[in-house]
This record gives sequence, structure tokens and C-alpha cells, in this order.
Amino acid sequence: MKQLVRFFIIGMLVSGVLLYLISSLNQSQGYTGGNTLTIFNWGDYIDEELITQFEAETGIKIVYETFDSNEAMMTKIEQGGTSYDIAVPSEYMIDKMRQEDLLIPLDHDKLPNLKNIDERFLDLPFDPDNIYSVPYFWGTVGITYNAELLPDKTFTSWNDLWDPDLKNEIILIDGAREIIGMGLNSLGYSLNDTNKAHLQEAFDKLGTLTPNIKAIVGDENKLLMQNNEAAVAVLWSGDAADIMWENEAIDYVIPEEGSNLWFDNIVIPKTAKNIEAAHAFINFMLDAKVAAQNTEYVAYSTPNQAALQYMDPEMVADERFYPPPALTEKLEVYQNLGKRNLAYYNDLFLAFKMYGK
Ligand code: N2P
Repeated sequence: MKQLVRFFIIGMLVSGVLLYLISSLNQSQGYTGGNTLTIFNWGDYIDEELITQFEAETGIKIVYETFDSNEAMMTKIEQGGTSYDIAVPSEYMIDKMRQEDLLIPLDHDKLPNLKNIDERFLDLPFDPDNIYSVPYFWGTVGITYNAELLPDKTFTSWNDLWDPDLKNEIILIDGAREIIGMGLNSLGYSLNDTNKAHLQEAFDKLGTLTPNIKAIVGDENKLLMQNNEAAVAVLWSGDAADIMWENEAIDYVIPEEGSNLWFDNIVIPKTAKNIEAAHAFINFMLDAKVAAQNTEYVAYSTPNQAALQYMDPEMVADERFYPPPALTEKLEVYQNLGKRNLAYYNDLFLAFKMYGK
């Protein structure tokens, strides 16, 4: 009997050691997330049918969470509470995450659909050779307005927003880079300016826009425009496209002083537990038909060249949303201005929001 107990204990110990070895092996290969993939994306930024399709095709279960600014996303990733396998930051934040060693290099062998991406969106300065990121959507920032509600107004300049007739009519994106950038652009400065005097000037000028501001909001901006509750909005191009799809009286312009050209790319943060599934998901989203379906749903501009043939030709031909290189070259991409400057932009934006409302 004693013998039997001894055998039993040894057996338990051996299997315990084996289990431990297997699990640590899996960990080093990035399999510890089991069958779950945790995604962190902007709100309203995916066709949810594609999540279901991916789950059905792979048996991987997706946990999906959203954020509404790069800064909010970064804070959650740095805190490390949730093990995100996928995130979708914009270019300046990718640069920052890369520098802070928060990203995992991608295995390009597992991403054959990367060939579908237009070269114009590859190998950009924030991630040379796309070591850490692959393009998801791109766009601009501009003025969206309802010509039916404002029949005698035209919008060509950022300064048109300061028109006293627009009292309580304007919706602003809830984004520090966008709004401080707009203030800088309206004064003829770069939206990457770090000169404190220029930033103060932009802040003061934004303060004088307050009477015209109806709200500073995230994804709800689309509803406010669609329901004619606001006549003008400073928006990302894709949100404007989405609204215009529903209401032909609405138009979108990129102001003549210049504006922002942005790129949102998919990354695998260091918090990832299911690196294998993350690659499978990225490759799935890069598929031409999947990207076409996603783009028609989300309404943002796709960098997926191969997807264009499956999309509504009217959408692809619209230069307001697919501006040619001659136009985008005149726009500025946000640079990673470094921790202190980015924090300063955020502080100014917060002060503007508090002072304005
Ligand atoms: C989608 C947000 C788009 C993000 N609702 C622009 N970087």
C-alpha cells in the first residue's frame, strides 16, 4: 500500500513538472491566451460581422474593447491591466510606443496579405519597413458642414469657423492633437509646432471660438450632424463620409491653410498573450474582400489597394476621401513630439475644454 502511495505521489509530481514545462513552452511561443484574442480599437471602427466571421473561421473567441483617443489607449496599455493582443494607434503614437518598447515585431511570413496594401502606405517614417505595424485606415481632418442649414456660407479656411453667425453651431472632435493642431494651422503655424509662444497664441485663439462651440464629443458627433442638431463639425474624414452617405446636403473640405493627414495602423502590444492569433487576425483584416467589406461599413479610407475593386466605385473616386498624392503631400502628419510636448498639448486641450464649457 505504501508503495502505491509513493507511486501515486511521484506520478503527480512528474505530471505537474510536465504541465509546467508545456505551459512555459507555450508562453514563450505566445500561446498563453488560449483561444481568446483581445482587441483594442477605436469606437465605430470595424464591421462587427467580420468579428463573427473570424471567430467562425478560426474558432478563436474575440474580446473587443474600444477607446476614443490615442492618449486613452496608451494609458491603458501602459497600465497593463488588460492583456491586449491587438491595438490600432495612429502614427505618432506608434512611434512613441516603439520608442518605449511597448510593441512586438511582426512576423511578416504570417502576413502574406500585406501584399494587398498600396505601397504609398508602407514603410512610412513612424515605422520603417513596417516592423511593428500594418496599415488599417487613413484619412484627414477637415470641416464638415450642412449646406441646407447654412445656405449662404462657404468653408475654405479654418478661420471660417470663427464667423459670429455660427454661434453654438460647431461640434469639435474630442482630440488634443486635432484641436490644438487646428488652432496652430489657423494661425499659419505647423500642427507639430512646439514653440510655447505659438502654442499659447493657438490656445488663446481657440478660447475665442468658445461661443460657437456646441459640443466637443467623440463618436456621437455623427448623430448630431445627421439629426441636424449642428450645422458644422470638425471631424476625421471617415466620419464625414459616413454622414454624407446618409445626407447629401453635407459636404467636407480640407481647409486651405493645411491640415492633418493621419494613418491608423494595427500593432501587437507587448501585453499580448496570443501572438499567433493576433497575426491570424491581422492577416484576415488585410484580405482584399474583408477590407472592402470593412471599408464600406466603416466609411474611412482604406490603404488596401486590392480591396478597391470590390468597393462602390463612387466611394473610391471621391477625392475628398481618397485625395491623390499631390494633395496629401501638402498635409502634415503628426510627429511624435516627445513626452513633454505631448503632455503639454494634452494640458492645453484639457484647459480649453474646461474653460470653454
Ligand atoms: C473612428 C475613429 C477614427 C480614428 N471612430 C481616427 N484616427
